[in-house]
Amino acid sequence: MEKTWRWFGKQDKITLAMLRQIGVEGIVTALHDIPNGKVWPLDTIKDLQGYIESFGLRWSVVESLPVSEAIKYAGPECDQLIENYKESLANLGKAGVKTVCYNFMPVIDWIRTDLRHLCNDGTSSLYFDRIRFAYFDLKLLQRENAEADYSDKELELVAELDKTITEAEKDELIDTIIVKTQGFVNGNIKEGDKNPIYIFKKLLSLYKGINRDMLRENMRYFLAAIMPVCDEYGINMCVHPDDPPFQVLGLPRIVTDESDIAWFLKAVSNPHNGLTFCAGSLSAGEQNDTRELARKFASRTHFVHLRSTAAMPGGNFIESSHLSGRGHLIELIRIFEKENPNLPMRVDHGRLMLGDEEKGYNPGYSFHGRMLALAQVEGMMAVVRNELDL
Ligand code: DNO
Repeated sequence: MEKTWRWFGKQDKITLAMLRQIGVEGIVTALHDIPNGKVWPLDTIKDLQGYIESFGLRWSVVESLPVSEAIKYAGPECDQLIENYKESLANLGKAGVKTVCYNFMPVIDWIRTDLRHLCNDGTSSLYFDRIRFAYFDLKLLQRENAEADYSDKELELVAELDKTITEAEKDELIDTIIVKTQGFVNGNIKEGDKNPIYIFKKLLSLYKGINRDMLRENMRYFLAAIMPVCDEYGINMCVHPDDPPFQVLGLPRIVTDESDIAWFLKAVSNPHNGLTFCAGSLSAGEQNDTRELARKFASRTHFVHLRSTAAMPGGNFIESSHLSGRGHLIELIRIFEKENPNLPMRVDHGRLMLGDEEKGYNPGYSFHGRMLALAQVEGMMAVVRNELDL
């Protein structure tokens, strides 16, 4: 596997010079300054690529070339936005950047309720608490008919929480769920935006009446439309699984488990239509066994995210050490090294540790935490390669 690292561009506090020192080979990045839906110009792509190469690294993967909401809900601008997307892909292809990660999650990308969940050893980790998330949905967003999505027990726990939660905690919950985790991934709401709840509700309303089958059809339409450009330039598209891999906020989610993955791979049956195997997202779904999924889908995987989660009672999950949890990273490396060698891999998310806390890194993208994870994963890779006599 190629050792890659997600880097957020020249303003990232973690520099390419630092990454070279810790054994990174490839960079995963995007043109973060270009608004969603606008074409990525060839010269801007080449500038960034040249910068990366001047450190002896290569731009291995785009994460992400965002799919605009109107493509996902098939709004009137859909076809124009797809044309723009194709143009960006062609420009990437001309520059030789040929692995492109994206997601097809409506409105909200990944979801966590706590960005600094304290662990026993003094580090902190990302966390999803189902009752706090339900609280956000029912009490802060006040989404219509949201009650129907929760059990009586869960509604009771939300009512309990309502008695003790402070105003500051409420604000933090909103900030965590729809601002801090979203803006830096080119999401819909950025830090500094006024009244995030209002913006968010408006976005949700765009999906009124869009069910699972319709969202699937919109994904199929998008993929079918871009495949000719992918064929021409040899671009591998790889969709990121929904994180977490279950329905939220009344929105359909369609990349959650084996049947979903099998569906979109078949719906547009072209080797350039593939998967980002995110072991963390997939392992957060109790229905998923990452090892089985890797065995099934290794040949259509174009990019791997190595991280792990531990599921907890009541639908909560925590991002566990890369050495443990439901990600089963050692076995995944064994499968991928055998079935589809040389895939770009990045360690995903890391704990906050050893001063990371004060640096203002994007949530999940610490330096020391990820460096530790990379060292652990490198160890796993070395053993597996030794086993396989590579
Ligand atoms: C969060 C990330 C996601 C991912 C996008 C891919 O840390 O895993 O934001 O980059 O969903 O499009």
